[in-house]
Amino acid sequence: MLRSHYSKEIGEKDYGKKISIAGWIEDIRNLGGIAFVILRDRYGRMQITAIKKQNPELFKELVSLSRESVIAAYGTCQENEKVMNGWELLIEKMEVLAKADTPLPMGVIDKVNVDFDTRLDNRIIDLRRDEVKAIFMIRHSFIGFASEFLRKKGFVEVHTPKISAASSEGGTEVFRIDYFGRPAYLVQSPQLYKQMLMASGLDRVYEIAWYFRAEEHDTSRHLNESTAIDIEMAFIESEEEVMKVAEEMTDYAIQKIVDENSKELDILQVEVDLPSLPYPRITYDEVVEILQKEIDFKWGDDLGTDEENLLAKHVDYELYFITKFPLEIKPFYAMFDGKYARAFDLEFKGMEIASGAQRIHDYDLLIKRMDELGMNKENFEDYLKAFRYGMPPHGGFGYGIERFLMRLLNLTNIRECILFPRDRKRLRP
Ligand code: AMO
Repeated sequence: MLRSHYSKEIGEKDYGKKISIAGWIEDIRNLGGIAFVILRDRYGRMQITAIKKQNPELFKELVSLSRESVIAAYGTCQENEKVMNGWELLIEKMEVLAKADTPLPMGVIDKVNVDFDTRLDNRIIDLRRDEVKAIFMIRHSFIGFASEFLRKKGFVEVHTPKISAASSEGGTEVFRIDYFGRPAYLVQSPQLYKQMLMASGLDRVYEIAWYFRAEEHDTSRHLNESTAIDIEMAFIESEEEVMKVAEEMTDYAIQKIVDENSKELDILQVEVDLPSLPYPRITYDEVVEILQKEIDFKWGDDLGTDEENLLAKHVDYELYFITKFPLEIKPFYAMFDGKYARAFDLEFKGMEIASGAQRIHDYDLLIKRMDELGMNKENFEDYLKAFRYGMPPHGGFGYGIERFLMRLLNLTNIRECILFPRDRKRLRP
């Protein structure tokens, strides 16, 4: 067996026993007759101690290994108060599983600053660093806890197509692909499918979804390939019911992350203030009033980064909703009352992390709305069909996973929150 224990599993119970550990060599200190090797596995670090006169061959091989080579080491786990973790492995046997080339394209423990592009070009090595791994452990937790919450509330996990004949969020920002000679798109969101599912009887669904958006802007908060938690729920009377799910899911996930990811939050030096429920609701009209005191902003303008930042300075909360947006700045599927869409954004520290709405469920109204917007209904044949045979009132939201993490962990670039970011310049690795 290459590994009998991970670093975190070893304790007093193992002192004096034979164990095998495996991982990456982080550091080697060769003092001549004795050598100390720091081995790293996914949970932490361990010390291996080699004594030359006990096994000169093994000693020689071990100290000649390059940093970040992978080994499995077998020996006695010995108590030693002076060593990290309170024990060391007195090595008796070793298997070299993979030698690392030298020099490394970037350091793992060196405190030297490497620029972000070098880090992303060498993402696999970058991920060996504690503060990078911590982000992805919290990402893993967030998705797990959000799913747990939604499942408890009766949401069924679904997976909808990512290749589609129609685009949901507007025409220009799509990646076109050649589908056996026919034009097709990578979906911008599961919007059309999750709505269609509301007519299926599975009246609460969620998806951990991929968004593909050919947005031209190259910013610290946009990706061309991003992930989201999308939900859709039927038999609602207003968007308030959807907002309640959004805020309770956020609250549940943050609480659980605080409880279960304290190690990672410490590594990232993040202190989380859990805001109380319900999160404040600020109407778009109120936002306009606030903004107009400082900048030229007209009713009907969309909120960009500058506006969101300015607004955040005027509200005392970290998490809040903006509600009742002008219909003209929301997509065709949003339900409305006069000039207001029943739509909302969830803001976290001055950035939109989710948006949602009650939808139009009445077929005739939907057709009227699409005609008003000059949309080509032929492209939406399957979507529209779902509205003709019994579509209950419904609504939902799309919740950006990277955006949430960026704000929770106070990271300045969204690319930190996805393993292999895709942006205008980056198609590799
Ligand atoms: P929207 O377009 O607002 O709504 O997207 C929902 C959320 O997804 C995240 N997001 C992004 N994150 C990173 N890079 C991007 N390019 C990007 N685009 C979107 C944001 C955003 O709040 N169908 C609707 C949702 C719904 O009504 O259910 C939609 O896609 O956090």
